[in-house]
Amino acid sequence: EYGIEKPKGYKVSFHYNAEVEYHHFGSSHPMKPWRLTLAKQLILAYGLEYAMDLYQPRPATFDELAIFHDRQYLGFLQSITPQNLDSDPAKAKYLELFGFGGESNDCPVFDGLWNYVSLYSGASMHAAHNLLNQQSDIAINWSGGLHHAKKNAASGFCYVNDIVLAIQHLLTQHQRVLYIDVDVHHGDGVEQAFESTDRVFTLSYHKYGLDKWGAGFFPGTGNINEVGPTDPSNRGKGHTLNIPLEDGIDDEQYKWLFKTVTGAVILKYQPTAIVLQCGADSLGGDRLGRFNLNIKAHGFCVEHVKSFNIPLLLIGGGGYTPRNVARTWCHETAVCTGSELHNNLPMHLPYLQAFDGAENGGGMLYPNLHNTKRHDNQNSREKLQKLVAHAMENLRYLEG
Ligand code: ZLM
Ligand code: CA
Ligand code: ZN
Repeated sequence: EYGIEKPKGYKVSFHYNAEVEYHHFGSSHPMKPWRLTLAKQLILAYGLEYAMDLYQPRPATFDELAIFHDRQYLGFLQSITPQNLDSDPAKAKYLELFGFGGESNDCPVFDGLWNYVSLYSGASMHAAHNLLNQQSDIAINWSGGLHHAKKNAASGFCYVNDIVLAIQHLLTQHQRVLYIDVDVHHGDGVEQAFESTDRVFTLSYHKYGLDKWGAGFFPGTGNINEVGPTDPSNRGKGHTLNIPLEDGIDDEQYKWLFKTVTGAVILKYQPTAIVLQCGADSLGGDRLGRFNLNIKAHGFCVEHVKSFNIPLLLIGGGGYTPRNVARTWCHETAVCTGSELHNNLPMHLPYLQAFDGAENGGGMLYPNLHNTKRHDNQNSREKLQKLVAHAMENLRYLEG
């Protein structure tokens, strides 16, 4: 038996089509699909591919995406290119209508856009499929997690909502699906898509509030009082929970909050499948985020959810400091497979320079990210305790 690994008793699968890496939102756009190259290289350098089943999913088809999205919106998404963008004045109207317009360059039209959205969505749907036919207990797609997309509009770097599509797929066999979102932004698109059903419970942790200029942190929704529909005849009533947080939350606070609230939701709702969006923009030092989490505190969320032994779909999301996104998702892949990783990055890692040098994390897997962007902690113990009490109060709606 020497050399034969002890069976874990559960199966992990990794769903990834590397073609996503070749897509670019534009030179200075914060969303960089290239971070997925870095993540994959780390995962391979640590040998984690030997502890999982690897799949290269095909792109989702138009009809598959139309299970959630409007066909007219998809038709537009499929036909628009940077070249034909300004050729047709009628297009301008649709750009606005479908969320591409305005001064914002959040959702640019770039080369291969349709291919990109089909690839990350195909991967989430394939991951859900593997959970359904019990080929996996935990299925991972780091290229997905685009939680802001609406049925007929792009929003906040998201064009197609792969999470909604994956959950819809899980609902074909699961009576209750729990969606948890640790991206620093509110998971508004997923919440909205399932607001009228009691078969999906959505729980999002996020930064919420106004900055010194009076602008709300994107997307501006997700107050603790936003609990979904209030009409008692609406089956979705009580099946939304939002945890709005202030700048600078630290590891201990976040872990306590996550464990307390998520634990209570799982206990009450009794989901038969869980989808965990692991947006890495909640890390300290993120280009867009405001929190102060270290990689292991972020990974604690995965550990904690995994400990319930409920079929689990793990998806990516935001994350705008690529080297730390890669570190986090590599660590979380290891959490899933039950592996411990050495803090010194493997020497044979391609792109080692991206992780090297004091300002890039000193060649370590777990550099200290606390206060790398110095967001003062505005979350007092008292505020968090009140927040948890309020969250528990909101959960009482679940009893009917
Ligand atoms: N301006 N370029 C998170 C989605 C966050 C809306 C304010 C853009 C940016 C941002 C785009 C290169 C997820 C807003 C911001 C200037 C209107 C947001 C293009 C920098 C750039 O340099 C940039 C020209 C761009 C966009 C910053 N946008 C920062 N924050 C948010 C969307 C997505 O992580 O949750 C899931 C993947 N948008 O705040 C504005 C109101 C656009
Ligand atoms: Ca969130
Ligand atoms: Zn985000």
